[in-house]
Amino acid sequence: MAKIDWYDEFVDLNYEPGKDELVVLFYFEPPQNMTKKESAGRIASESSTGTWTTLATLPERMKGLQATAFEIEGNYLKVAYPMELWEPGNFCQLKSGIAGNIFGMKGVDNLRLIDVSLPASYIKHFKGPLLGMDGIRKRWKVSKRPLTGAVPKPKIGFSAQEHAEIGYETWMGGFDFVKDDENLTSTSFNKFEDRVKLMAKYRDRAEAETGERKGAFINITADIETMKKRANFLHEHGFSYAMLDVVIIGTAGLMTMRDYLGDLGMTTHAHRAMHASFDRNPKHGMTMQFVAKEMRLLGLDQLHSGTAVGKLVGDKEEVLSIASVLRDKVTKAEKGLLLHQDWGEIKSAFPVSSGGLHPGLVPDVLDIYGNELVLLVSGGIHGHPKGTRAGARATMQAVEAWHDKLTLEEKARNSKELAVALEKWGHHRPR
Ligand code: RUB
Ligand code: CA
Repeated sequence: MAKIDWYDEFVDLNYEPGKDELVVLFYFEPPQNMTKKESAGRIASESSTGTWTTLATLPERMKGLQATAFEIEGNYLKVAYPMELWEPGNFCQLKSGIAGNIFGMKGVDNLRLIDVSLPASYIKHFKGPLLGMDGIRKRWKVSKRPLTGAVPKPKIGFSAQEHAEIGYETWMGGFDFVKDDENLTSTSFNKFEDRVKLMAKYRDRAEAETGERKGAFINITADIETMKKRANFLHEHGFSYAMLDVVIIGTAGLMTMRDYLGDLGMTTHAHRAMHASFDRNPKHGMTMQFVAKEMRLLGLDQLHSGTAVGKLVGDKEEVLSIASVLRDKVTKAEKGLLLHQDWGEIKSAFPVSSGGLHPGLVPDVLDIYGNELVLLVSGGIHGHPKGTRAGARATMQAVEAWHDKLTLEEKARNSKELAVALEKWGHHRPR
């Protein structure tokens, strides 16, 4: 009888990938009545050259383009892909392969893309972040502490004038940045252009009054042509960051906007809204580590990466692995979590910790991340009983306490804003 399929030709458990092969780590669960090897063959086949059945003709070259499932350990699988399979500089195409049809195959019950290790010959076609963490610190003249920022809250509904006034209070309380929230773009009650103009006016005032540099992550998320216009508008008003909802605008949008913003000398703040639709289920979808790898490679400068202690999901282990993907020169392999990655010439990107934070949680976050971080505290400053400015001050005092190795309670003896914050929130972990 003729053989129906050739999935077995995509599995070789004795295979050792060469240094120019791209390796993907998956978590997978085969369906009932299918062996792990049969399922692994389907993953390697469908993500590279294969189809469901044997073919009448198969040019010899095809052999050299096939992926190989080469390691199965429990429910973890590694697949190696020849470099020629991938178009230089086109991350969309890579995702069409390693993150495409395979998630929907009947040959897997669950499948999770954990990480990909990218050889130097692949990453050389990408620019990476414009400035890196050091460059951003230099631009903003903040050398010793985390960069700090806040979103006006409620997250949408303020007029442009109200929004800018809250921004001013945030800056005056000592924060570096005011950030738009993910769903604030340009609405009838808060037009993008009005907001930018007013934010520029209040930024200049705050800079003059404090002698510090003040910035904003203003959301330009829209169709590509609109994003370009909004980037220009920001640039004309002296803003050197743009914020993007990176998961929502997608890989193509990011590749285009990274180049466009980079030509203007502008850096990017990457909000990850919607990531949990595919990274929350630990058995299926893709990890935030993988998303972080994409973001750094494509050249986003800072990416939301979780708090471990705040209002949103994401534990310490996950937070640290995302931080390593974003910050380290070499990301070290960790079983079931990360593959080895040498970043070569690609600059670092800042992790951003945000979501349900307040002064009482600042030391916990800094214990996890250390100092190389963008710290966003929003509800946790605007909810301060004495208002936004006092809330920002209390947060800066909490940061100082961490640096000076004082407990918050010790610091609060001489820091009245922090004392009031602790009275309200203590070390509460929201959910
Ligand atoms: C923060 C907020 C951000 C989330 C995003 O507001 O709403 O959009 O942090 O989540 P607040 P993540 O400080 O009031 O909670 O950073 O996990 O992507
Ligand atoms: Ca938000």
